[in-house]
Amino acid sequence: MEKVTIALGSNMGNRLQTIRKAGEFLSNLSVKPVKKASIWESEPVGGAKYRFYNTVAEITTTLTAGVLLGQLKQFEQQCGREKKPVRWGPRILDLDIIRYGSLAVQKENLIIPHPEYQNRLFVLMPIFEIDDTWRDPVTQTSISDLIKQAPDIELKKTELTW
Ligand code: PH2
Ligand code: MG
Ligand code: MG
Repeated sequence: MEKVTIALGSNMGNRLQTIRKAGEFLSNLSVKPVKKASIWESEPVGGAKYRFYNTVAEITTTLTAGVLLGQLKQFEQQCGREKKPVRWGPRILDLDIIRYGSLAVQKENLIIPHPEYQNRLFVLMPIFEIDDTWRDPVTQTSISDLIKQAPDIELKKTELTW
């Protein structure tokens, strides 16, 4: 059984409804109650265009990382996401595995910890809300140091529940 941190993002369609649906899906995957961060609204980072709702969930699962990834992809598609999305195109739902226990893997289709999360305040701030003892499983950097080092973006916490 592993604790797994998953980042959620949506910048297309009814963002709140999609994140709520994803919350139900993650509850069904998890053998313990899901820890949910607030929903944060953020400016698009990289080449993306429309504003995002972002949040983070911690689940507890008996699935392997590979099987879990398959289930997340399948659910993204069930929510209406295309199979081969354009790189920075808008997405109804993006579910990324950020951390899987203390596992570190580098496969073509699966890199854990997530290779970009340290640069993304829209992932780090929600992580801090649900686990202020977080350390990067590879570098052991604390969450507060990761937040200090990350590039600044426009990001605000909402009062929305999911
Ligand atoms: N996801 C991306 C690219 N840019 N920007 C924000 N604010 N939030 C995201 O979730 C996000 C992004 C690629 O997955
Ligand atoms: Mg992503
Ligand atoms: Mg993704």
